[in-house]
Amino acid sequence: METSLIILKPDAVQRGLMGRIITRFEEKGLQVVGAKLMKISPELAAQHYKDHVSKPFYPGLVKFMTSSPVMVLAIHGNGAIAVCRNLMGATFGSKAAAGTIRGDFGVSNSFNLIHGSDGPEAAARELALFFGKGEVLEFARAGDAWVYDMSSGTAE
Ligand code: IDP
Ligand code: MG
Repeated sequence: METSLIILKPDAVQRGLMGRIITRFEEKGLQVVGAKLMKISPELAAQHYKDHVSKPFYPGLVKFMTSSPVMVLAIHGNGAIAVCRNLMGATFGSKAAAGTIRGDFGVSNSFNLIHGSDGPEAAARELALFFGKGEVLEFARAGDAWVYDMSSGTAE
């Protein structure tokens, strides 16, 4: 079981796509275990995107991410980090496959609607950046008995 940090970027919030994007995760069987609307500060954007600081698109990326509120989500489930990346699609909206979030809802290469952690280490780091203690919940869903095969004692 994994938890991924997802950000619905300013374009997703402004375009009224939050609900439709969250629905994709819920329909897949993943669980929303944290959610909040917030405005990202330049300092937080810099920490979050520290690996991209030398890239030519970095200044524009920070400007975009701090320009308007975002929704941050903690998404939990079996292999959630890779599952979320697959649901998101390729980085550029113009290249992302149809059926993915980026492929279906956008065509821009920089306004690409959504961020998702790219591995377990990044997920742990990013969840700690965006969520305080007690903001990511652990709770059972009644329907999980039909989302996962629990006959062996672990989720399959
Ligand atoms: P990812 O979001 O799919 O993991 P990264 O390569 O980590 O993609 O880039 C982080 C973000 O920076 C992208 O989601 C996108 O918003 C922006 N970005 C990446 N490459 C470019 C580019 O070539 N031009 C403009 N923006 C870019
Ligand atoms: Mg990335």
